[in-house]
Amino acid sequence: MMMSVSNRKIRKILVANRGEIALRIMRSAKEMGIRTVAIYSEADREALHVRYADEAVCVGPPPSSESYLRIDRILEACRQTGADAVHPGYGFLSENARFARAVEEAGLIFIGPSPESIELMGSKLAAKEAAQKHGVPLVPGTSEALTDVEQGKRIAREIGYPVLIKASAGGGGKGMRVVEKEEDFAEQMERAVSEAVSAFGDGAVFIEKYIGSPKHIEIQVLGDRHGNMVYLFERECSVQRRHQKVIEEAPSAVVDEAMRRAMGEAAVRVAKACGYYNAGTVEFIVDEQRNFYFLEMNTRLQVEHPVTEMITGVDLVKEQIRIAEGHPLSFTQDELAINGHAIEVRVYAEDPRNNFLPNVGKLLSYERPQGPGVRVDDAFEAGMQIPIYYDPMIAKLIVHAKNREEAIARMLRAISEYTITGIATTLDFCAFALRHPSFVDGSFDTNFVKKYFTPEVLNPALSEEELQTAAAFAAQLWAEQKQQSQVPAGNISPNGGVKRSWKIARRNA
Ligand code: MV4
Repeated sequence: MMMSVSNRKIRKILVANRGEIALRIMRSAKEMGIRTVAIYSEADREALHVRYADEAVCVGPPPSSESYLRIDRILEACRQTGADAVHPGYGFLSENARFARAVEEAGLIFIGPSPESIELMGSKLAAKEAAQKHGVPLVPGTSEALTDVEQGKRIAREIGYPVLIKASAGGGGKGMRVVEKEEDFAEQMERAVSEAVSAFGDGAVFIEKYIGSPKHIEIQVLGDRHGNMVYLFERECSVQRRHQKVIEEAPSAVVDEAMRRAMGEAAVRVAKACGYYNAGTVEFIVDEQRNFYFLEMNTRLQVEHPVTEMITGVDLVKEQIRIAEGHPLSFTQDELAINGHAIEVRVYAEDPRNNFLPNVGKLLSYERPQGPGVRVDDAFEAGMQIPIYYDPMIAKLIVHAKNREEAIARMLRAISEYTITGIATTLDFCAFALRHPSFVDGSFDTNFVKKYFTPEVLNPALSEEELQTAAAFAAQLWAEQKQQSQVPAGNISPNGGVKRSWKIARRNA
């Protein structure tokens, strides 16, 4: 593909976001000698991203619909401050093609993909079609919109129940319906269509074979505006609760070299198929036989990008900025390698003992973990109030170590050092997950939380000593497991023989 791009040095970036990701982006900008502009709502006057930026502009009242989502006010803030580029972060306007277009039409650089790529990938059907054309495996099903119930039933019969009806304009699990048997098909399809119409203004739906126990594995890609595209390996994101990711890691315990290359090359084909540039993520589900299938592509920097940064040494935000300036990628595929293992846990202000109810309030005390291999991406300090208007994620805790068992032990150590009082958080829920045999042996899938978590497993709350014991135990268990099989941890047999010794260790702790 011929693309002629003239280099344009960015001098001042407006970050159209808040919280940890706004800070994260500004840090890379600062290292590159680029000035930064924060935008903020009236609820965020004292926020750290505002304090960190060189300049800040208030864009409206607390609700995001009146501030962080106001394209007109954000463009006005660019004009006022003389910003020459906009980084959208994740969430908010990051996957809004209209915003990307408006930024470019104002003569500014959008640090992300083209509006056309955002639009194309916003349609799951268009994305699947592009993937299929380039030989990327899809879940058995249709890559065209269903026209009527009878046609839907015919297709469902062909692929076999259970099937999943998905909205083309959906994504992230919104507007999906499982159909177990033909008697239910008509009703579920009608519901799916009417949900899709009311949620997205687009009633197009399609069918896929329902994969009941998948792993969610995604591939980070980076492309420049000269046609170069690389993959930065996988992130395993199966530990999630109601489509909200809880733990992410890289690399995945079930992906071996051959599978890694096959998935990476498939991801690059998907991205190239739509002339993609900048950072993107290609999502796959993986079934119990380790077949992988393309699901969708996210056209933004993702929350979990730090685990990829830790294992590759690449600063993804810096690369995004360089690409937006028109530079070619600063490395080739051959120069990328995985170094060690990284895990991220998301710390939410939610109460795992009370159905994960958002638990916003004042951070009475807040002490971050420190020490070797620990990174905390956050935007809070002790004494701050967590606003009720936005996502309840307060921090991302990321660790890097030389292998998976040490990373798990390191994460449990870091969690034990993390002191947050005044609000309930998901930290001990994360500790529970990390110690679970199914997490330790790598066999977990997207049903992990549903399958194993009840509030009782947190009671009584773990003492520091217990966390230490658990950390040591996780490391030992993994070492034993590895001796038993030399398979690259790709052995997805559920908990074989592990559970018993786990119970003993719990009693002793
Ligand atoms: C699926 C699936 C099973 N079979 N598709 C959920 C989010 C959206 N990106 C697609 N999702 C799924 N699609 C088929 N054919 C199961 C899920 C799914 C899921 C996927 C990734 C991560 C977490 C998930 C939780 C529940 C369901």
